[in-house]
Amino acid sequence: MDYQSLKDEFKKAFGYEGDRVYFAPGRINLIGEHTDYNGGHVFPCAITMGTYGVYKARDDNQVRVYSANIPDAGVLTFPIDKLDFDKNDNWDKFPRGVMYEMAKQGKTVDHGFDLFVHGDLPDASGLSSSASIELLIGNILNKEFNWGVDQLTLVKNGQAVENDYLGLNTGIMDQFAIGMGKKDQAILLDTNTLKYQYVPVELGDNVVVIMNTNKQRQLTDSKYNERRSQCEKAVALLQKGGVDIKTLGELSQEEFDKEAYLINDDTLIKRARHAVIENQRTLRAQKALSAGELEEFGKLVNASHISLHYDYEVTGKELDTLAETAWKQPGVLGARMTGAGFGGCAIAIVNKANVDDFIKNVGDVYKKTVGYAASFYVASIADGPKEITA
Ligand code: GAF
Repeated sequence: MDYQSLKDEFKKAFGYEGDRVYFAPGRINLIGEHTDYNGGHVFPCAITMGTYGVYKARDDNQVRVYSANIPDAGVLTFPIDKLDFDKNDNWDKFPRGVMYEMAKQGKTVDHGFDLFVHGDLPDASGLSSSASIELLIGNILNKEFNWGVDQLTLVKNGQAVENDYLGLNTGIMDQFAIGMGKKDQAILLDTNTLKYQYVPVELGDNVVVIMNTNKQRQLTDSKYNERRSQCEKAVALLQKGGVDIKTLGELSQEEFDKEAYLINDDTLIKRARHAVIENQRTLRAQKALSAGELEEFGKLVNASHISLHYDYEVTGKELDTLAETAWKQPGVLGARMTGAGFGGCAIAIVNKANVDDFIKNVGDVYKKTVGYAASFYVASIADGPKEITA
């Protein structure tokens, strides 16, 4: 939606003109999956698809929010001082959560506002629509209420909304990728230290194609939390056996292979092995990309998917069909699921000349195998949150 359409939609929702327009991107992760809560590395980038917000101050203490993506919810209203989590909340849990968590740092609002939101990220697609809205709202309020906090504070606040407010034990990757995003760059982030570097995504004649399974959301949150606690159990067993680590990200593959017997549970060993090797693979993938070794980069991307399938078991029929069909297409360097898994999106690195055939072929096989259609988008790597002007 362009600037004017967003303003028009605000007016339709609230009956008068909105003021400023803001945007926060979504993200894809090139490689480094389920490593961010294991003290490992991730390699994501922000994308041009994301969430738009139109803001207007009010002179009372009411917040009114309307999402064009959830029109059935209508205009949701809450006062600025009633922010406690309520499981019956609709999507207003995001503005409430952002405000609740920032208030813990003394960053509050002293009057209400109206907010129109529109996202072009497919919902529940693994492209981080939640983190996108958290960073959108954080950035809007930071600007409008002169909080004067830096982007990293808003990133950490977004994660606090997930972990402490909503009860989902996610890592920091999504909020970091979105908050710190830079056009045409991926971010190599060490989630142990939060040290990071921008890495140009130079893919030659290739582009990143996003493949959306369009699978309806299922019990993803509980499965996600289960994976995390399995990794924590594996760490505890290694520590008990005398291995001096705090996270799996501290281990090399050789060290892990030597000590894995201490874990003594096949499922936990598989989970931990993925976390350790995926972290090493991410570092190798960044080096390959930076050296222009695109075939090697593609192979590592494929290996990531295989590990997420066999060891982490978060792929499922839909993501496997997309990745495995992509691998067989001409002009494809690599393909893997991206994000938490269980559904959502996969990515493929495809030669520009092959993109149309690629989409047709993978789309046909997917529909035949899964029974409904996948969607495809060519990704552009984008900057982080910003204000948009006419
Ligand atoms: C989700 C989480 F939000 C991230 O923190 C990360 O763990 C990812 O799944 C898996 O790599 O997007």
